[in-house]
Amino acid sequence: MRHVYSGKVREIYEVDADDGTDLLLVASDRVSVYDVVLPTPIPDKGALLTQLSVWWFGELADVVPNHLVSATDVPAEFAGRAVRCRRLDMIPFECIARGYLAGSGLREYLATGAISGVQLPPGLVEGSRLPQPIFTPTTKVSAGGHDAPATFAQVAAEVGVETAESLRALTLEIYRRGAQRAAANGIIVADTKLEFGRAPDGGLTLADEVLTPDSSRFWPAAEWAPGRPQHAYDKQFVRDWATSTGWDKKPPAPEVPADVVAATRARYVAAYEKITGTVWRT
Ligand code: PZK
Repeated sequence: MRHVYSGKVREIYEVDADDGTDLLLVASDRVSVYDVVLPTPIPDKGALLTQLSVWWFGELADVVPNHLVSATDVPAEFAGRAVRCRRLDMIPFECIARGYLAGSGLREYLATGAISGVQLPPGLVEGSRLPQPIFTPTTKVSAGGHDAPATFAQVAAEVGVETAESLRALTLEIYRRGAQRAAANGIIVADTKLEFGRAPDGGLTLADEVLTPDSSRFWPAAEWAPGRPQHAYDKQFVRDWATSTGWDKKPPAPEVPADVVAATRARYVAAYEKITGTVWRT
């Protein structure tokens, strides 16, 4: 097993397989708030997000093939919070679907009236529901840098118009399925980020994590109120607590008290249970 990549809250390893090399995607219990990783882990967060992704891969198998090889054939030290997956030739864009206005999309809309070249009507505000979900890809920029919006034409110029059309259709269909399932259980999926690659046979394949609170904005539907920043389904307690301490949002972040850890863990469990309709137990 060779370590090949570290993200803020995840790692990638290479592992030998019968037919070459597989990748091991490992999710940690680390949580980042305002782009800073907290010193205190959230127990089971890595497993909850990994198992939610695995559940979505199954749910979406009729839409698109995925990179999953096994969620159980992983080293014991990573049990539950890692997946073994096929190495793909990755598409060099993040495929983002947005149904609501937030984050970098909101900033781009306020500056230009469009997101990734998709024109939007005037008068939208932070948290607004969009007239329809839109495909707003970004280029992947190396660690530290920020992703930059890409237009559909830029994606098409790089990967071909046929592939770009497939990426857009798949991304919007996956968003539609995710948003519908979450909405039925009181959760708004404001947006979601997907990664695709090509399998050795050339087929477009869904990779990475899917429709998790780390790859998407989940909002409690009951608290949705356009015109102000929305409450994050998963991180709101820990964000509010961090703000209440007077922390300046620069590293290092303060240690998180046990009651805030427990409340945050409960939100990840609730998201998993509401979306999958199954009970989380460890
Ligand atoms: C790949 N990432 C992002 C994911 C991290 C970082 N099947 C694949 N084949 C080749 N490359 C990737 C994948 C996938 N998935 C994904 N970077 C490369 C990423 C998980 C943890 F730290």
